[in-house]
Amino acid sequence: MQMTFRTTLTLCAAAALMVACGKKEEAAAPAAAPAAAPAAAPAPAANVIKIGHVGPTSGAIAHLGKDNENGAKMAIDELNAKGVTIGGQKVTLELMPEDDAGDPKQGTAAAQKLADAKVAGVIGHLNSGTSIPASKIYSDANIPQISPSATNPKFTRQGYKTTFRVVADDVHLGSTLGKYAVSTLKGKSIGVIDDRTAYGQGVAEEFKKAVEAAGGKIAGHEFTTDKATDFNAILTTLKGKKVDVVFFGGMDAVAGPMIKQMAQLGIKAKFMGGDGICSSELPKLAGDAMKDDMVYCAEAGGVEGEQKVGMEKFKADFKTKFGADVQVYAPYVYDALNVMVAAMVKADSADPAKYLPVLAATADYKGVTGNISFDEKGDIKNGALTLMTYKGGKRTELAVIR
Ligand code: ABU
Repeated sequence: MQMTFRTTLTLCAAAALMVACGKKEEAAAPAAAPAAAPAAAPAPAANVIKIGHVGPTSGAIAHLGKDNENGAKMAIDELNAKGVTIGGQKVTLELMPEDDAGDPKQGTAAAQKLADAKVAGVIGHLNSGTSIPASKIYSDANIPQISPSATNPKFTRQGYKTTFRVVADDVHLGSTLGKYAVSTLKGKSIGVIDDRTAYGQGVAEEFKKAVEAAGGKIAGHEFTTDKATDFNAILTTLKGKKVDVVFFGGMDAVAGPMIKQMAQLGIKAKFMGGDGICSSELPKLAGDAMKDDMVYCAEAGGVEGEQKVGMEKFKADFKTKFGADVQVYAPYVYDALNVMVAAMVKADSADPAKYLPVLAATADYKGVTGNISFDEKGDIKNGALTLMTYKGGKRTELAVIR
């Protein structure tokens, strides 16, 4: 590995390429050529640009991590098939997928590995709890990072020039869902549970603020973890408060069993959550306990009008390629990677020092998730939400809200 990287640098320098971490893919050669053999001419080579992707591809939310990773693979495969030219040379994009298991420590280890490999950019991480600590490592290494799904506001509020996201944040999610719980679902006694992660805690607090601003009442706030499986004690406490809406700040892998245990305890409340529960997998995780129009959640993005055609095509192509439905954020990963490569092409360089300002100035990139521009923090401008419910075990769109 070490040898390969040194060779890469030498070749890059010799070719004066403007391709960050571009390595020459050399044709297989014997380990030691006979001493008398004439020096062979270098084999034709392709310039490789490495792009990292990080998400939890193991653990309880591996289905979400794989969904994200597949979005990245789809973008890379299409770009390579179409052909990308940077610095006057045809380049090959190579995905470096890393698993952080949704764990902050494994997240920083994955980030350090990608920084050491001098990737040109990173798409990820999936979770706020991993994206936030990793963002310092990428900032220190001047590696652009676009998260397709981390929604905690802090992610883009640390003053790092390398940090971007292509979805709305938890302020937008929590405030919209809180208002909806009071104004539309007519919740009179609203219970809140959060999993104490950066995401779960943050979105729950924003939800509570919005409920109270809309004149609603928070009957109780209980706590769990992102690994818990038994919620009987906290649900019994909320049952005693006669809750008619339960909001959960956390992910679908915990929400599914929680919905099952609500049914076992005879709690008839509506169940709400942010984008972390709003997956195609939730009906499987909740089983028969999930009834039509019982669960309400929001994806932190949304398309309207003619742009829906592109999103539907993406979902169909994704299913054909991977044999699976999009969970939540694969299209956002796909767009994030395409936006990053578009900036490299426009800058005519994969060197972050050259393409980072172009990425930051992205203006109305037309993706499958809508038009992408970034504000001064690296947040998507004019971000949308899609309110969803589930009917017949399928995610069903209620409205796109800006
Ligand atoms: N936005 C929900 C899942 C990812 C996260 O922010 O932790």
